[in-house]
Amino acid sequence: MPKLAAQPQSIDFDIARTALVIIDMQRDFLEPGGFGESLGNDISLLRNAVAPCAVVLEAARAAEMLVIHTREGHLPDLSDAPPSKISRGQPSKRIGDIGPMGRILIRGEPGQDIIPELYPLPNEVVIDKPGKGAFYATEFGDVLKKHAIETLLVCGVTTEVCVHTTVREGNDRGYRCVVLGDCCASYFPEFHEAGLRMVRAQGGIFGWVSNSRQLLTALADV
Ligand code: TIU
Repeated sequence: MPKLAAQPQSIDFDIARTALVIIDMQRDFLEPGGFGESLGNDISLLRNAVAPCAVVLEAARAAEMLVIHTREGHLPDLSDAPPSKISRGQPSKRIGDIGPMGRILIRGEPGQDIIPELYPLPNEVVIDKPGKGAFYATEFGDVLKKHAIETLLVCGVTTEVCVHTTVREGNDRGYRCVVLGDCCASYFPEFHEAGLRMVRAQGGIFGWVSNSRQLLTALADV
């Protein structure tokens, strides 16, 4: 069984019972004119995660690991978007408004889709989620149960928002969540760092933190 170097300690994982979960690597968060930029963020800060994600995605595909992509977004009629989410803050455009990549954070629009660099293959699972966590109001938990998954290798954006929420949800459901730190990013570098520290503190209170290089090393030993 591969052993992954991680903090606060290394972790063995069974490839057949492990999923690579790539959270919300969507044009809406990483490209100009999307939801992330509408909130006033510097979207360039998220680019650091793209190349490491591409590397682990390729390795997971080669290892025939289950690959799951998630996308945050809402139905065109906004029936799954809480008014409290739509009205929040002073964004330049709100959820559902028309931007250069179509309606902001709406399912089926170009901006809500995954960035081309990490585009899912037809056999990979894509979970559309209305919230920050991948478990809330989705089939994600059922997919994990169907494949008898016990370990999640988690990548994506943003570290302290959708990655953290998903890891917290997964940890409470008994999944061993390993965050691949260099495959995640935040609009706030200090939140990224603190978010990773929060996961691994207290003996791994929410899970483990590793990185793309250590995962490749673990998979090379198989
Ligand atoms: N704004 C922000 O940091 N994140 C989100 O709204 N969603 C995700 O993290 N995917």
